[in-house]
Amino acid sequence: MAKIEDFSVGPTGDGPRRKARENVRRERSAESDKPLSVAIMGQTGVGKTSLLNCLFGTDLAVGHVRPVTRRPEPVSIPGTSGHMLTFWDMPGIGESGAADETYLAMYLERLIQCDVVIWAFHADSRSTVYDERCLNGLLNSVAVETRRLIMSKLTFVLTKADTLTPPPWIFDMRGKQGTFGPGGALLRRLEEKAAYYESVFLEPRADILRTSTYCTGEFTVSDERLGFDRRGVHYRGHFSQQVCDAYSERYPAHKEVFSRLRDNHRVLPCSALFRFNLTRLMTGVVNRLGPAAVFHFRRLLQEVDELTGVPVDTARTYGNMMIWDGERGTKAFDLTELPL
Ligand SMILES: Nc1nc2c(ncn2[C@@H]2O[C@H](COP(=O)(O)OP(=O)(O)O)[C@@H](O)[C@H]2O)c(=O)[nH]1
Ligand SMILES: [Mg+2]
Repeated sequence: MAKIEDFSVGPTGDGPRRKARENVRRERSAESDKPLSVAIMGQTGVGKTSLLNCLFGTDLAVGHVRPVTRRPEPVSIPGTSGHMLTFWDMPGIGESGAADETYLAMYLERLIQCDVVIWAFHADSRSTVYDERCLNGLLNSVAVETRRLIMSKLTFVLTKADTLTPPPWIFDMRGKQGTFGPGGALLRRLEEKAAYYESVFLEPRADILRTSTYCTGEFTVSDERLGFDRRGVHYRGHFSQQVCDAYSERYPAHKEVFSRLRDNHRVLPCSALFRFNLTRLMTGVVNRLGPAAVFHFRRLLQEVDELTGVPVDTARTYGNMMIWDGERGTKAFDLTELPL
C-alpha cells in the first residue's frame, strides 16, 4: 500500500520552485483535511443497507419485505487525527413514483457533494432500463461538466451475487473462519454479467468518462487520452479491459496504476451474505478517494482482509440441504449436521 511520503511533491529547489512546492503542500494539506464522503444508491431491496452493515458492523434496519430506508443515513468512520469518512446509505428508488421524485432529488445532491458514489444493481437481474432511465434523468438535468464529474465518481456493483447459478460456491475453510468464492462456471458467469453491465452503463458514456488515480514514484507516460500531473494519473474515456491490457503490456512498470484506473470502471459483483468481494470493494473505494484517504484511513485498509471472513458455523447454514424421508416420517439428511 502506498505511503503518503511516496507521493512526489513536484518541483524542488530554491526561489520560485520552493514557492511552488509550498503552494502544492498547502493545497495538499487543505485537501487532506477535507471530510470525505461516499453514498450508496440503487433500487430498493438490492441490498444497499446490508452491504454497509457488513462493511462497518453497523445495525441499520434492513427491509426483508418492505422498504425501510426512508432518508439518507450516515455511517461515519474516524480516521487519523480527526479525519472523517462518511458513508451515506440512501433510500432505494423504485418504491413509488412520488417517493422516487424526492429520492432522485436527494441522489443528485449526493452525487454532487460526495466524493464517490456506489450504484448497486441486483446481480440476478437483466433489467437495466429503470436504472438507466433514472441515471439519464439525473445526468440530463445538469450541465455537461457536472455530468462528467458525476460519472467520474460512480462505481457500479452487482449485489447478492450469492443468488446466481450455477453452483457451487466454494467455502475455503481456515480454522473457525473461511471465505466464499465462486466455482469456475459461476466465476465466468459473474464476469460476463459484470461485462454486460459495463457495456450498458459505462461504454455508451465514453465521451464523458474519466478515470483518475494516485501514483507512486515516477509516472511519465502520456498520450492523447492518458495524462498525469502532481495529483495523479488521468485517462479520458472508457478504461476498458482491452485498454488496460494494452497499456500494461507496453509499460509493465506501471501495471498497478493501470489496474487502479481499470478498477474505477469495473463493475464489481459482491455479496453481503457471503461477504464476497468486500475487500475489493472497500479497497477500490478508498483508492478512488485519493492519497489523503489512503493515508488517513490506512487502518481501514489494514483491516480490510478481515471483511471477507465468515465463521464456519454460519457458513454451513447457507445453502443447506435437508432431506425429509416422507415414507418413514424422519429426517434422512441434514448438511448442517455433517462433521467437518
Ligand atoms: N441472498 C442475499 N440477500 C441479501 C444480500 N444483501 C441483502 N439481502 C437481503 O435483501 C433484502 C433487502 O436488503 P436491504 O439491505 O434492506 O436492501 P436495500 O433496500 O437496498 O437497503 C433483505 O431481505 C436482505 O436480507 C445478499 O448479499 N445476499
Ligand atoms: Mg436500505
